[in-house]
Amino acid sequence: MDLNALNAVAEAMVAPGKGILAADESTGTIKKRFDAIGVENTEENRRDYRELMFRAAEGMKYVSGVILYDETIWQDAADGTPLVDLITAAGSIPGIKVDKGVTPLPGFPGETITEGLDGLGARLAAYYERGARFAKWRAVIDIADGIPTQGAIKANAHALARYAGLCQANQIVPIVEPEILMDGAHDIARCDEVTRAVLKSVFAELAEMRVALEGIVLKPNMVICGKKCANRASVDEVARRTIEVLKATVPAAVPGIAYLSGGQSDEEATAHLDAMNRIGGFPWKMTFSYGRALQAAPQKAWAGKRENVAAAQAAFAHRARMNGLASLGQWAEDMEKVAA
Ligand code: 5MM
Repeated sequence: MDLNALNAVAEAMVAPGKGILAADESTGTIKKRFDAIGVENTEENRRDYRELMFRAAEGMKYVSGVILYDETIWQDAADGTPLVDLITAAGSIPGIKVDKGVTPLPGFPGETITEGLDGLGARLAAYYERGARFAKWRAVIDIADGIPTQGAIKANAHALARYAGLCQANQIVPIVEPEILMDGAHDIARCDEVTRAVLKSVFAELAEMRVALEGIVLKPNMVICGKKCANRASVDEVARRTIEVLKATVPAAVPGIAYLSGGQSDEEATAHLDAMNRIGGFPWKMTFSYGRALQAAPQKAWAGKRENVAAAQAAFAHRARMNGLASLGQWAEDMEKVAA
């Protein structure tokens, strides 16, 4: 393992003013997105949609890396150019989702474990060959009555650490993503408590598995109340609590934090990231690794029609620019009114 090279990739993924595009929706998840815009979930439509983003030069300026799904990393654009080449030509780093999704954790009702460790070393080597320089594995933790349990937290943290070690052995930077879902009615204090417990367990397991923290990127949820919670927290409270929790649990050796959006609205996700970077006073870069909060607008604008490609690219560029500014603490609400 060349840790200096891993660290250089990790630093580039969180370069100031840039963040990560999570375009790694599995076929089932992209179907849900396409259903919402009336687009048939065919391989060609998935390719056309992703190609339009990777060719959107104005948006890709703010994208340090793109997380791909297995199908996409092997796909070619309509003119035969590999999609990974479009990404590198745009100055961005190709990455790959390597987990195989979640399955119920036996003995732990309502809780899941992420699968995909068997044969992962060989898959990583093939992805590296194809151009991937970072990977992603997502652990999913739900908050409800009696969950999460310590057993499920530890099992998921251990899988994340095993994955991260395998990535580094294959010269790939692991994005470590422990996502605490914002479904449910829990308040921000409960999210604070669970996020602390999960991150504490994740970093203990990473240490035990001898993962070099200088060569990872952490992709956490923000500390935020559940979608059904009546008592909404302000932007400042989300930003302040998220920073506090991370400061208490995440070692300074980690180069950067790239948040998931988790179902927040586009502007909420941007406002929260911006507020954190305005507060500052933490040792890591803080940026975005958004899926829905970057793509909802371009998907709506595109609606599967060739004549809408330019409008979709403009919508994508606008969100990418807003989040790029938020990664610097330079976003303002009135910038959203300016036409993309
Ligand atoms: C883009 O969605 C990713 C893949 O989800 P599935 O494996 O369920 O299809 C997801 O892991 C994503 O990378 C993160 O959750 C961040 O995306 P959001 O939409 O939360 O910003």
